[in-house]
Amino acid sequence: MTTEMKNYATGSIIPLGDGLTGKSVLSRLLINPHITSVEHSDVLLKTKKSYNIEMEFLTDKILVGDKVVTSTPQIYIFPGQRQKDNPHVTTFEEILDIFDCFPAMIKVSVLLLIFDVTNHRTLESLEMWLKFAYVKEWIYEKTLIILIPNKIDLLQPDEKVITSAMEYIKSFVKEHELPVSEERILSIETSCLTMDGIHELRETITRWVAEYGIVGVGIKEIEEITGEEIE
Ligand SMILES: Nc1nc2c(ncn2[C@@H]2O[C@H](COP(=O)(O)OP(=O)(O)O)[C@@H](O)[C@H]2O)c(=O)[nH]1
Ligand SMILES: [Mg+2]
Repeated sequence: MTTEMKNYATGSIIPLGDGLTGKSVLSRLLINPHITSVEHSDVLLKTKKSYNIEMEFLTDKILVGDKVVTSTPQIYIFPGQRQKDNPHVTTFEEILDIFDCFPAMIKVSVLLLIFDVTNHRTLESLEMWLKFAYVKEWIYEKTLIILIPNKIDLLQPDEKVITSAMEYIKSFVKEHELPVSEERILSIETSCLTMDGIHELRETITRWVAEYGIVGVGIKEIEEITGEEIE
């Protein structure tokens, strides 16, 4: 048996957005975009409202320069509700407190700001979500911020609305002196129904983590072609 060096990269991905904007469904599709139509409708119709943190990860091999990097972004999905409807419901603030204990949550590689294009209120919440990220000090020099207008199968979003939302994020970043340059603030429109934008989003995330995530080198065992063991 011989070995070869293997490059790894990981990073935290956090989708933020109001309840029902599509955080859970979108994350599930990012993990596995090559699903059958039956599995796809199961994801769309049977994804349950969550009262707790959901964690998922995806993995892909990405070529960075002349190196193949195994990129493994970890997605942490928080519940979107902010009110405590009943004693059994965990609020967003309570969840955030718990997450202070997770070392992986100290810095965020990719922040996804999701809103539902059919519901303007979810876009107005953008400021609140950005403030959370700011207060938690998640945004650092290697954070990519992606605005995600979701559910574009239901309504084609007005370009002016997207542009002004992007301008808002850029001015927030500047005002709060966050170390994110304008090229690190993108917008990718998606539909979890038609899969528009999902592959582009997945590629953007896995590449970002491969290039700017937490890197490591491991050793991988490879089998001899002859099948004979060489001492
Ligand atoms: N038409 C349409 N429905 C969507 C889309 N994304 C999510 N949904 C639906 O919106 C609802 C809320 O999605 P979910 O992922 O649970 O939202 P979350 O509360 O942000 O996690 C579900 O019924 C989804 O099937 C989309 O792109 N288009
Ligand atoms: Mg959810």
